[in-house]
Amino acid sequence: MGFLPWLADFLRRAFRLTVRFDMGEEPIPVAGSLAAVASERLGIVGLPNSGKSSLFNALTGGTAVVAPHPFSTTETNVGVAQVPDPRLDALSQMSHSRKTVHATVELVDIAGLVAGSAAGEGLGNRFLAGIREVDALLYVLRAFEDPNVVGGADPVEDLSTLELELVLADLASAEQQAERRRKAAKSDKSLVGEVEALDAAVEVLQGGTPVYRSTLGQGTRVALRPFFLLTNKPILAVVNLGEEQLLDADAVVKPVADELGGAGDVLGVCVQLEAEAARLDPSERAELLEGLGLGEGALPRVARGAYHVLGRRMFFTTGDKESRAWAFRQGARAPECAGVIHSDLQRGFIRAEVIGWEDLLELGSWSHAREAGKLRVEGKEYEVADGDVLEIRFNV
Ligand SMILES: Nc1nc2c(ncn2[C@@H]2O[C@H](COP(=O)(O)OP(=O)(O)OP(=O)(O)O)[C@@H](O)[C@H]2O)c(=O)[nH]1
Ligand SMILES: [Mg+2]
Repeated sequence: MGFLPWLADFLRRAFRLTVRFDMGEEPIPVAGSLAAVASERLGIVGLPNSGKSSLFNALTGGTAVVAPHPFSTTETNVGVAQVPDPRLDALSQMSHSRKTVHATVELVDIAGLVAGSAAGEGLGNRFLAGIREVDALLYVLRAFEDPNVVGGADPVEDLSTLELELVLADLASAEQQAERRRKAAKSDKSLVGEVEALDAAVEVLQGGTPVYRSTLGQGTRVALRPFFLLTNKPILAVVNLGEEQLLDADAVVKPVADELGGAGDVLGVCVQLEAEAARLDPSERAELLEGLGLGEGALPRVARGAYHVLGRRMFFTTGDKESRAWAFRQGARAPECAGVIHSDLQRGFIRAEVIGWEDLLELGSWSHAREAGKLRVEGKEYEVADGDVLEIRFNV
């Protein structure tokens, strides 16, 4: 591995930053703008041969090994997926931007989990440690039938196998951490709350229930975050459909959605088809997907779905140099959002000029919006809304 890729990898591991070195372009400032380059991470889990690596490749343009036998993935694959957003494309066109920068999400693809993974069956258990610290999980549940690809085709059954393995892995982890914390709490009373949260989690997990399905309150779930339980993360489930199931997708997806209840979001995707389409150049891809009545295809929905379960929203900046989507925590106020762009903008925040993306498009340009008096001036208390276009005034 060359020095720069090694450094990028090191930084990512050490600080969970995504840093790409592009020798031809301005270097990305690392120090001082951590939030601007940090990326959400999503771990892909599912049974062997459910289509995890195929989905990973389609979303990231990656080249993970895809094969019809179980455990074709033996090393963790990490890649970056764009989160396409037609609102940003429209703004970029309006501003004649030289560059359009979509939000990204980092994906981690691991080996398949089988019944007994938590006890060391297959390869899965070894890999679970590698996804403990992701921000959300992407379940791939197989519905497609293919006599050449070993494995079942009942996505609800996949879901219960998967959940049980994750519950067992969490139980072992929660029990161990509870004991450790209990000892530490003897001399440090501030840890009592953590011990209580872990004990509550152990009880739920012993009953076979993932934390995200449990009745544990929001406070307990927040207190559990530092312990990186897999079932304390948001879930996006992708039901991998066969091509012939596309016409009847809702009927295949519904039982999974019913089973998961409000615990996660569910999408039906024909992964194979999307993976094939992703390999084509954009015009051929559009033609293929349109021809099948699939519109923009399912990949943008998966990427946006990931942002949705992560509780992330987008604001935009736009100008002739670049138009860019920035992800922020739902409910964040203007200075925190300014800080996503650069920490200086947060530190020296004075005010934000704000307009909704649709209103701006209608007015045709930032200067028209200003002349028409349609730019709102917002202060430190303003809660940024999804789809806002911002210009930050700051002074450092
Ligand atoms: N017919 C059909 N085959 C698919 C579909 N999605 C994936 N496959 C095939 O299923 C096999 C397994 O796909 P992978 O993407 O390697 O599955 P995986 O979940 O990463 O498998 P492991 O890494 O072994 O756990 C490959 O031969 C794929 O071509 C689909 O939608 N339809
Ligand atoms: Mg794989």
